[in-house]
Amino acid sequence: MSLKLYIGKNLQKAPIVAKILIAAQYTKLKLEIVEIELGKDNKTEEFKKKSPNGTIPVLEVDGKYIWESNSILKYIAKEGKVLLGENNFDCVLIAQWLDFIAQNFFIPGHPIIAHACGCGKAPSKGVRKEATEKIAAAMEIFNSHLKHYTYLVGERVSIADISLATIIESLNKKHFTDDDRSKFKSVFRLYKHVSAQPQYQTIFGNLKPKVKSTFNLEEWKRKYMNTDPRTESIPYFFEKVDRKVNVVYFCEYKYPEDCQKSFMTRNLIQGVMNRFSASTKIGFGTFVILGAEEKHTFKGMFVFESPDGEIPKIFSDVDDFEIFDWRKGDFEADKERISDFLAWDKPIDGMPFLDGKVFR
Ligand SMILES: N[C@@H](CCC(=O)N[C@@H](CS)C(=O)NCC(=O)O)C(=O)O
Repeated sequence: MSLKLYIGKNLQKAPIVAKILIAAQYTKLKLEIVEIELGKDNKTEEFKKKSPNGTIPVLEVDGKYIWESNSILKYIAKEGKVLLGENNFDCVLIAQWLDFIAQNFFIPGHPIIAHACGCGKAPSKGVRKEATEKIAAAMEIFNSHLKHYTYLVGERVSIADISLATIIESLNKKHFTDDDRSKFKSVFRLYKHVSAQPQYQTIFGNLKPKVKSTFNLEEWKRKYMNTDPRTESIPYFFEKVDRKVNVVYFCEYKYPEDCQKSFMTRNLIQGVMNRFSASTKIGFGTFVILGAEEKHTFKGMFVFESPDGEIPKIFSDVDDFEIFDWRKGDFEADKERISDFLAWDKPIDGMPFLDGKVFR
């Protein structure tokens, strides 16, 4: 049997796709992933033969198509004989919760969910308010039920729990508050449990197996703080940095027009560094203030341990992450730039170096 899943580019973590990928991990069915460009590829007549509404996800099974995400989800679970309950009654209850999740949670919450997943623009105030109310109403219902039951249905994870967890995941970072997390404690208990499973982790990658870098960050920090950069610590850095596990990222402050006094900018940087401080064990960086006392900006360079090449979640989850534009660097192509961010002795991007701070 050949299974092909059509999804939008970079939408693996969107709930309607992620739930299917996670279910496939449980069933061990192999899915070939075909990424298409939404707004273009899904508008063609050829694609509409697969999905009449032009939407993803679409599952191709030996040349035939399924185009509603919950139907795909049920198909995957049925094929793998898991995630669908112990008996017919539970199976129907699971379908019932899937309908409720789609109609009363996902669809009314969609303006917020889509924005959080990076596939929709920010909702207006009015739209956000209405969606927030609908989300809270559905959360209330999940919570009342989960006060008394471990899972939505039965004694094991089902596709209903997976579907709910992937939506909570998308809302958790930017929408839900600590108040929500305590008010809907039972829902977050289920989310925590489902999202800790290895099948879920494979898609969301929160707990990747640890690959240790050969670059000892603590030794590097000592070296950097105690030796001359150009003659000692920079050559040491490029000799030791582990190109397989370490990554380098550059950032630029998005609002340079706010930087009018350098002491205020120094305070701002100090506050940002404090809020990122949970990442000092896995990262190192420098911020440089560039320009003149009255007219300047600041930029940063960070080195992390990150086997998947992404900025670690513990760092990017901090709200201040959003006040910067980020670019992934390259230890070879950006050697000179990295060196300048370490040495603080030359202009960067044509702007004189004014001051610097070390994140360690
Ligand atoms: N009810 C459908 C919704 C599918 C859906 O709306 N997919 C969006 C992506 S999140 C889409 O394909 N949008 C493209 C478009 O409408 O042009 C399902 O659950 O599969």
